[in-house]
Amino acid sequence: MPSSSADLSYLSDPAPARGALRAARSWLHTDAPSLSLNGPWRFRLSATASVAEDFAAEVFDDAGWDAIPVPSHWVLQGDGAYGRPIYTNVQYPFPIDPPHVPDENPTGDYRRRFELPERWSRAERVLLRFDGVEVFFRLWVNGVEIGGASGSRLTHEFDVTEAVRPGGNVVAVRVHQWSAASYLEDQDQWWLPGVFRDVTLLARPAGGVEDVWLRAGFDGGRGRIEPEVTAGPAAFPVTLRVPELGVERVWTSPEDVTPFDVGPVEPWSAEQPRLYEVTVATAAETVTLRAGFRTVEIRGDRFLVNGRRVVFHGVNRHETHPERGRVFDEEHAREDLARMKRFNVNAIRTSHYPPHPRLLDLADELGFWVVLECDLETHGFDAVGWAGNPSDDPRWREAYLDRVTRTVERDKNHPSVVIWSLGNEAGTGANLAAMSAWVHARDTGRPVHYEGDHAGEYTDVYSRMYSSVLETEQIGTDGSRAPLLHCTPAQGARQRTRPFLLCEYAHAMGNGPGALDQYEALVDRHPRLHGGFVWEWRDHGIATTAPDGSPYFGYGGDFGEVVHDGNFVMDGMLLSDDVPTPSLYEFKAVVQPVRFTFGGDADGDNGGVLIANLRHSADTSDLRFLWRVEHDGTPVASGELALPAVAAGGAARAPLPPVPVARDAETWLTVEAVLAAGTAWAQEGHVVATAQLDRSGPRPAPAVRPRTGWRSDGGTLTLGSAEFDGGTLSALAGQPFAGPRLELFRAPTDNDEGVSGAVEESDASVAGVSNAALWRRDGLDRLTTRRLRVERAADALRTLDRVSAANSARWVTVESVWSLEGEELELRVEITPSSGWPTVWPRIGVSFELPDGARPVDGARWFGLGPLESYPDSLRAARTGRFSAGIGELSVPYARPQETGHRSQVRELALTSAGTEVVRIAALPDTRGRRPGFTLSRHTPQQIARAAHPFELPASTAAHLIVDAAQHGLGSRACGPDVWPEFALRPEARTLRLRMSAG
Ligand code: IPT
Repeated sequence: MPSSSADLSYLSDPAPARGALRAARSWLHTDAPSLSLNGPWRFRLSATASVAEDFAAEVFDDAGWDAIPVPSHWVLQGDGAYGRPIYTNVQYPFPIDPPHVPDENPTGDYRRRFELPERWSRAERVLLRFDGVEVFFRLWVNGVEIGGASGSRLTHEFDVTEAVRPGGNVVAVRVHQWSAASYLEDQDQWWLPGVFRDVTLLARPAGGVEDVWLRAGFDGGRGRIEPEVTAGPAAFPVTLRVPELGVERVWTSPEDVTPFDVGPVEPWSAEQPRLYEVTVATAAETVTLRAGFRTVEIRGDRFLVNGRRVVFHGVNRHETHPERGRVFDEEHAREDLARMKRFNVNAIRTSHYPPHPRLLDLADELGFWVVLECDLETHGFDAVGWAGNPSDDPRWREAYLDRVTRTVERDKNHPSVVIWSLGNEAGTGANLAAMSAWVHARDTGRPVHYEGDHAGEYTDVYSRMYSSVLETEQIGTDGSRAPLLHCTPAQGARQRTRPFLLCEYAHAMGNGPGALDQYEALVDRHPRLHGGFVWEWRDHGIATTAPDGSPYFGYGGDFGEVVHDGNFVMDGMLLSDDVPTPSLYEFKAVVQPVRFTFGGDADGDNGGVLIANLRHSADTSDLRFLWRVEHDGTPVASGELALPAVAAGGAARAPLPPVPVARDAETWLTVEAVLAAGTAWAQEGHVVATAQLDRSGPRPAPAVRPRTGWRSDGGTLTLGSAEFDGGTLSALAGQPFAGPRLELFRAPTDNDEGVSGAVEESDASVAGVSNAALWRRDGLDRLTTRRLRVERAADALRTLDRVSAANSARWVTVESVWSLEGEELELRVEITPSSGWPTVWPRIGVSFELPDGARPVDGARWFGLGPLESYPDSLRAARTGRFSAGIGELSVPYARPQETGHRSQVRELALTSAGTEVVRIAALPDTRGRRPGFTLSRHTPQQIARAAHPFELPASTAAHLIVDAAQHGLGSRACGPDVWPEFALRPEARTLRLRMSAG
């Protein structure tokens, strides 16, 4: 029966549910029987919601239907047969017409059979649990409609006792991609419909434990349990046991269930996630929990756990995977969290919804401070001045309360959860305040966070996203009169009385962010500032293929979306395939929990090294402190520092070993804190923290040897093994090698293309216009050259060029002087801009092209900063040493190709072919001691800038070497502040001196 007349009004009903939905409760580990309904289901997709509901009948011929796995998202199944994913950040992919959604509403019908086990006949009730369905679903069992629900990343349990029967049963589910609930789920991510988390049938025994909540506090070395047991009178006596503590409590009636002291315990912390197994048992059911004893508290403007201030070195974690989307994979999640630990991440904000429930078990176990966020975002109303925002509309109140109730009830037992977050970017309003009031009444043991409560009207911590370094400092500063965003002076004063955290900062899109260390420095100076959560942990690329079959990670616009937000979803410190980007190494170095300060005593380095333990509560007894000395990157001595355990918050000075200082090489001392034993997340010897001390003696660079007797020349000649054509190098030792050419352009990073952030802090930025747009306007990507002069002397050649761009009256003078200096060929380049260049420059460098010949350049070895790329405001992970890499490894495959690969402060560089040196280059410091950086790539900046995806890069026939006297910083202007002035590259005169020789 075609039922276009069907009543679909529920799709535009803000009410979160219909039918026999059960009250929210904890997601418990129990010995009561359960049956997973994961696996293949019969599936049919319709373009609208109005198809007949006859499929839900017990008897229905679904033989012609496809099979789809549960859990999965239908748009990621069937190779496009079931539609495509849509990526939007803030925009709604449907008209803003709340609470209505379009008739074009992809609707997935699911069916499967299951056998109800015989022994389940003894169960009192049978529940069907859905851990995640996007976005609205209805449920039938044996043709009986049970109910429906929304709240995609929330758990819903239905009572199906009356509908099931022993033996064969049929369950049918209808999922609509859009409903009123879609207005509440406008998070910055892919829209991915389907039954994407587990479906489980639960037998509830008579006299079982319906719910239990163990608030496990820690005070003065002792643990205290405040229990709450939800069970019928028949369930009693209920027995709680903590075998490890020898605790047993028998409660004969609900009145007995009262708080009690468990005696001395080890506390739980993110650093030492000590868990105690607890069982809560009735005659019919045993529930097993893991208690972590910890007390969360706000005292003044401090956020404390177990009485000690917490500093969040956190990340925003979305559930995303290139093939699975938001479908959870426990092994992958565990490895992902272990990776976080290895990179010194100590906190997770579950942006912007509760993760799969098992994730919190892993967080308890591995140790993270978790800000658990509710599934709520209405960001798209921003576009209409927040008119009609559900957050302040009484019709949506019930939906808001339902969401926060399901969030808190499901995960309330986890010690890792230390803050509840109401959601993200949902404006402000009475419904959010009501959520907060509900949480406050239900859980007095954890504060409430919501960034959108700018004025601090109903939440407990002050939170911001992407505030600049300057602004963040003002938030932390007592007596600062600087106004706070969206606050009156009085509201600002109120916010300054609270702990502050950055729920998002350091937007890690593409190459960046810069300035991580500047934010971290503030945390030290201003205890009100409790750190924050980098946006974000990983890229959300979806695995797909280019027309030519090349695999790649798709982003917005790659799936034919009507509206989309491009690559704004590729903003993680991890690439889509789990590969950490250099930003994650930078993060690790910046937040390392041990700080080394050399010297400090009157007698300089003889003061040894001060080792400060910045941890929350763990001492350093799990660490060993190793040292080594290198001469020009070659190890010459090593050992271990003797140091007693340093308590958290403490510091101790260790004497340094005698350092043999080389006369003709740089001498560097490196110290490392490494794990003394393996942990659940890293092996013994894993480096937790590191620092370097430069002990080099003075080694002045050779002076420029002046030449005389210059005369005009055609410039076609040889100097040593170098061949020149028209004054330009054409070959070195028989290898084709062309250059130098002035290069001022870099393929714009996502931050270079960004327009956000307050510009007054960066003298270089223009409000609303990206730096990249200014560079293109000024023609930095299309420089042309006019050769003014070619001259030679006895063993030297020099050229003078005027470099400029079409329609520009500004220029750069480039003088290149080649000279034989003994065995070596020196190139000195003097780069002098004309006056009047208006913007920052991406770089000041010269490029060389090495066409593929008999010995194509395919790698580099260098002595300088490495091993990864570094930029002026992202240098902390880099160390001075000797490194090598293949040419492919020198570039990071960012989802959208952009500037990558710059290695700073190079001293020696060898370009290699199949491991042997083709050319060797020594970089001399300029008169101020500054050293150049280098980039070796298969593509030019111009080629990279033209590609939207890696597969669009043209076939390459040459290696390109760029030696930069300077590079511009990174900043995080894709969503945040521009490059800090100190790291912004203003046009200026620069000198490069390179000594080259054939390999
Ligand atoms: C902020 C969002 O909260 C987050 O989900 C993400 O979209 C991030 O931006 C950018 O990637 S909101 C923004 C308007 C600051």
